[in-house]
Amino acid sequence: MTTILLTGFEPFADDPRNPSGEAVREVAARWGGPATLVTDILPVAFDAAGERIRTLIAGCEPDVVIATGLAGRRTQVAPERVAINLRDAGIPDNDRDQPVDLPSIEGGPAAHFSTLPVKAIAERIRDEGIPSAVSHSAGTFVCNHVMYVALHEAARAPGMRAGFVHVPWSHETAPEGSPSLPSAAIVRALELAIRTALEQDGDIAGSAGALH
Ligand code: PCA
Repeated sequence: MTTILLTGFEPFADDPRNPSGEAVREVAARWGGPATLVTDILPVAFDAAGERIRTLIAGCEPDVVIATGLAGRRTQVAPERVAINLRDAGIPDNDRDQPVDLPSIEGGPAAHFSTLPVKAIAERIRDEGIPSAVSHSAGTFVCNHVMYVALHEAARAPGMRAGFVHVPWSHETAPEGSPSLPSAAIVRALELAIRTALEQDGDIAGSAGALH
């Protein structure tokens, strides 16, 4: 039986809600298989989130890991192409930890590339009329850290694929003036990311590159 691990995050930075965690709960409530879906909401804290994703991966030995989080200024659902080995926090995490210029994993490679078909995922989401584009930076906060740790674990587990999807605010959770999408679109986009990852191993041809 194929197992997917899907995670979102708790609220952070004084915001009362986080659309990633809310969407993950909704995907879990609607999930009808055929694969087994394991979901969790991670703390927005470097050490605790890193530990939690490691424990989840060890516990359910997923075939596919999709971690998700909020990118509040984005207008599109963004499958992330790369995680870098850097923790550089512009704000404290929820445990008041604020690492600067530290690696995610001491001695790890400079970066891990997503092993999900990121271009196919973005295209499939766009095909349903939901804005989506591949992103080439997951930042240097807790989301990038979780993506890096998940890919580091996946690299040691034959056949395990992993990646990260940043989502914008939902209409229902957005602070005044922030770009947002309907929460139903975010939920659907995550379902499409799962389905695409299950259906195809390799990515589609064609560039999703950025000039800047
Ligand atoms: N977004 C933050 C951390 C948690 C979340 O949902 C980030 O992009 O790092």
